[in-house]
Amino acid sequence: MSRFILSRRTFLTTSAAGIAGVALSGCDQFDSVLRTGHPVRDFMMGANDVTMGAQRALLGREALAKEFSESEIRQGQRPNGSTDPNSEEYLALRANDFADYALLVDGLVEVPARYSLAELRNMPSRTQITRHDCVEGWSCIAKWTGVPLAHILDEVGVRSNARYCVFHCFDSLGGGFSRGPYYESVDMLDARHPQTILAYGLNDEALPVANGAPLRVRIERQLGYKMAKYIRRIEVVDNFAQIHGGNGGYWEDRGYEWYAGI
Ligand SMILES: Nc1nc2c(c(=O)[nH]1)N[C@H]1C(S)=C(S)[C@@H](COP(=O)(O)O)O[C@H]1N2
Ligand SMILES: [Mo]
Repeated sequence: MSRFILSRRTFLTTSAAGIAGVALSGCDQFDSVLRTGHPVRDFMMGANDVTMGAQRALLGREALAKEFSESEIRQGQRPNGSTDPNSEEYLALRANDFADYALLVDGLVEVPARYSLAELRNMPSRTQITRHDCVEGWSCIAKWTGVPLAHILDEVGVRSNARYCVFHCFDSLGGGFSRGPYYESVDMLDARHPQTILAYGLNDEALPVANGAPLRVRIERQLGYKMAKYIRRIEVVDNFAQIHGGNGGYWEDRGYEWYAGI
């Protein structure tokens, strides 16, 4: 985490200097936004929201992660974290090649739904070659194929008060100080980002168990730990205070940043 925390701190220092500079230069337009109590200022100054707000303001909300060519794929996607879930439920699905798997999508949606792997594979698909950056300090370029999460959200109909998608996984980890189920969450901007896909394919093959079979999410503008593998359920919520440790993810409950933008 140190690299990320450092860059976040550096960014905060430099952006604070930038804001001060703008205010001193007497630019009315910015000055009004920076007024105490202005919603934009309050949002930007909210502890964990600062990098998110600032990065999106700078790069644009829909900016795409870099995509690579086939020749830049140098190795298989390095498996990390859980690589072989052993819950009874998962082992039973795996034994049958996930023929009985169904993704549950529920929460703040008009029509909760279940999708088999065959149904997911029949939906519009997107293939992208992207670089996966793990907080531990390694990267891998790989080709991912899956259904855009936006497509699923449109099918189930997201309610107007929905703010986050929570990904619930089949596996548990013993990392940090306590064992618990892996889960993650993103806001609706990342959920609907054009490169956010529920991937069932990796490098032109079915997604291997080590990399999250049968379904894992790609969140290409964030670090690897956001990209939940072994997804069993997507819950649409307006807050995640009551979910597990309340911080929006397995690693977040153990001290990592919720927004891991890169
Ligand atoms: N369910 C689940 N998802 C997970 C993890 C995990 O342990 N369990 N590890 C995360 C981390 S830290 C990384 S870097 C990536 C690794 O994905 P890969 O195994 O395909 O390389 O998955 C992420 N998603
Ligand atoms: Mo990671």
